Amino acid sequence: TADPALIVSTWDFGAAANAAAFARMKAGGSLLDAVEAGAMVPEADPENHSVGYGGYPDRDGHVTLDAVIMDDRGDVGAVAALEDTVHAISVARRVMEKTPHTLIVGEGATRFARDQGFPKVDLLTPAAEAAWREWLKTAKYQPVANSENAGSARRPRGGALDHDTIGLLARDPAGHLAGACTTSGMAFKMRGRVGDSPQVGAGLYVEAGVGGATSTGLGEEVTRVSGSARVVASMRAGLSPQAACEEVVKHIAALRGNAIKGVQVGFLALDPRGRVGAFCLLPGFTYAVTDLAGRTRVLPAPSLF
Ligand code: SD4
Repeated sequence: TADPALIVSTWDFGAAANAAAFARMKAGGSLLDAVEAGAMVPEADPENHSVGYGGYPDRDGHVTLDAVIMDDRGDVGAVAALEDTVHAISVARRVMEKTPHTLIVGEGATRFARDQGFPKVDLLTPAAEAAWREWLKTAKYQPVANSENAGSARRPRGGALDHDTIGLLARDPAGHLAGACTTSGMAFKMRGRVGDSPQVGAGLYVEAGVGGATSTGLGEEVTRVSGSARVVASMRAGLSPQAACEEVVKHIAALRGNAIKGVQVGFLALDPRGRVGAFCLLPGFTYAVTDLAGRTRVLPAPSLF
């Protein structure tokens, strides 16, 4: 019914990311160029407190970034717990292109970024530091599931926390696909915590001839079921992107019962023909869809609860 999609991404701020990805495509860029360019938009935005520069720090005050990039040939690169670097997605791409590895973490990732010439930038903005200091007044130093960044539905719309991880999926006219996902992760997480986003099959998965999927929300609930890989597996088995997103969200709800009360998890999927799926646990997850003509709409995803 809807026009075939060319680029999709998570949340309303995905619209600006899609625009950058679309422009890169029109300029002759590859699918990987396009999704990287899109992901770089919220990474550079100090007002987005869940991605890149301006992201909320961990409990110790360090901003640490997770990112992954993947195409449908199985090329993949990722970084986790990267510090002092704005464009985690570009470092992830270098992991893919310049190393024999798929994922580099922590100090090694930060050193690799410096070796590759990415400038050292302090990612902790005054606004993010102030939010962290406020949080410290009451915080217990222990992981509390769904405490901080767990779901947009629990946040004031338009408020400081009204932003989230970006996942982008794009396709070309031949039906090839690529995706990117980048985040500063859960606000005030434990030091060293890695979410779903940089993990292949959790935060992102892309398969030739089948489709791609990406996730947002409380990463632990996605990681434990290999969420994005599960969406793509369901599409491989014949489900539409929409039905596949619904299947995994229902599976998480059934598996976790009361443990996911008040928790947000959302999935977004795209197939080679440009069909889109989106579904989440709680109302509030939105996504941006750009068609072949470059027109972008932001839509609310249907939710289980
Ligand atoms: C994470 N899924 O690290 C990411 C971030 C996110 O709401 O989407 N938080 O868990």
